[in-house]
Amino acid sequence: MRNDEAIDIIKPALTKARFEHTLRVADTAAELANLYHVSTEKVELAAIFHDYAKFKPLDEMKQFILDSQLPNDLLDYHHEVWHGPVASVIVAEQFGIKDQEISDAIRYHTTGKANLGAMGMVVFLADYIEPGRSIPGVDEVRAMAREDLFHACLMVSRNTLQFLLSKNTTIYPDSFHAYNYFLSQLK
Ligand code: DGI
Ligand code: FE
Ligand code: FE
Ligand code: FE
Repeated sequence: MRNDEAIDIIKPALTKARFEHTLRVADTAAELANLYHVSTEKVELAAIFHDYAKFKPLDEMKQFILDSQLPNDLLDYHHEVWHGPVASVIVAEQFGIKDQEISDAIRYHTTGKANLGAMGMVVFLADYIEPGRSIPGVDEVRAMAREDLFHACLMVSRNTLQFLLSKNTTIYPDSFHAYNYFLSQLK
């Protein structure tokens, strides 16, 4: 699928702000792609679809998870961790996008995971540092993103875990596995 076709698909499913976020994630991911030797074309497609399921009604997402091969334990955690896994299955089923790197990048963009590949890391990072984000500490992550992919992803994981801990919310295990993995890969 071409990028412009993918953009036409996601646009009606998103709010204006979320659509613009998505385009910035795709541009940011494309910049990082050159730096970290991942396919620009593929990473852009993953970025375009990463938040495709963000506004699906929760009851639909819940049923979708139950009917799919996604792990049902997602349902024991906050619904924010559902939209990536759900989008990865929808794009495979509806649009035939089954490429493992693209699928993983969409699926794990919120939590990360152990052994996440470079393309998944680029989307995970781009989602956090795209120029519209004003999260405390994001400029340090933006600077690190030009230096070291693992270290930058570690900063994203650490900041997100700290944020979630301060909110007294449940944390999906993959978020911890991602943190441990990125830390273990530091040079
Ligand atoms: O969809 P976006 O807003 O672009 O970003 P995202 O999908 O990376 O994250 C959405 C939200 O999910 C964000 O507020 C952080 C939160 N999040 C990430 N990991 C976890 C999580 N929330 C919970 N409760 N548990 C997690 O493990
Ligand atoms: Fe998201
Ligand atoms: Fe993210
Ligand atoms: Fe996003």
